[in-house]
Amino acid sequence: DPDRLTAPPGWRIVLSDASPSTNADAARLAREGEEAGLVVVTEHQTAGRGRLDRVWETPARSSLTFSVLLRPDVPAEKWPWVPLLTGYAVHAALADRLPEVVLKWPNDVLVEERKVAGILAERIETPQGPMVVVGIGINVDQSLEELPVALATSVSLETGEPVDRTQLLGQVVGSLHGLQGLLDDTDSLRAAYADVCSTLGRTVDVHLPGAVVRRGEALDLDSSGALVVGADGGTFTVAAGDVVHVRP
Ligand code: BT5
Repeated sequence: DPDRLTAPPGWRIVLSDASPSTNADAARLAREGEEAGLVVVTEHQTAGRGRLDRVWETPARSSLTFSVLLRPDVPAEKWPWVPLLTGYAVHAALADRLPEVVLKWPNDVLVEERKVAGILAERIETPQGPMVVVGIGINVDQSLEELPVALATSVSLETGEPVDRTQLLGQVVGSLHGLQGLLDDTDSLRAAYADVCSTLGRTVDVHLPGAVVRRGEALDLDSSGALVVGADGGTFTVAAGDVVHVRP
């Protein structure tokens, strides 16, 4: 409901009826000169993208599908924290409704191991300099049959109540806007993120390029947000990749 949607100070929200991918929209607008703080929302995303060339599937009108254009005002070595910050902000916005919500490193938003939201952060080059597009997809009203994979859920399936999508969008955008400052203090961000990340302390299978899988114990996050995994008496670090929680 565009009439009830207000952007945080300095940010702008644009809505479309349909789009292949709001991440692609935001990247194109940035290359055309758009500034940070743009939020692109669509009612129906027809070719949503996940990480590593995977797809993000959402039926029309039962999810929240949007992207935010950011230019983090911090040194380049802190930019790897942007996707983690985004997951943290989505978690914070959902936690009131969904007390069981947790993050799976790097930024899957889960309720009892079922994915309720996914995030795709992409660094882009623009005439205004490097920027980041953070894309957020939240399953809001889908029924079990409408979810594309088995390990998925929606907010309303978990709460048993209808969800005001306009209000939830405002909360998530406001959360991201309000928490951006944590990038200045990545030690605090690291601690806050670790508190809500269910990966730490668990046995994980790390899927590395070339179909290599290494099992280990998720121990910690390093100073750039990479996952430190203990295995074979030593440790290895995963900067980007997929982690599967192994059931105890
Ligand atoms: C993600 O990728 O989870 C990132 C999803 C980002 C989507 C947003 S929507 C707005 C913006 N515009 C875009 O084009 N994308 C962003 P990944 O971690 O790679 O997970 C993808 C996997 O999640 C798929 O391979 C499926 O197994 C599963 N999946 C697909 N759709 C899902 C859904 N609606 N709910 C739960 N799981 C889903």
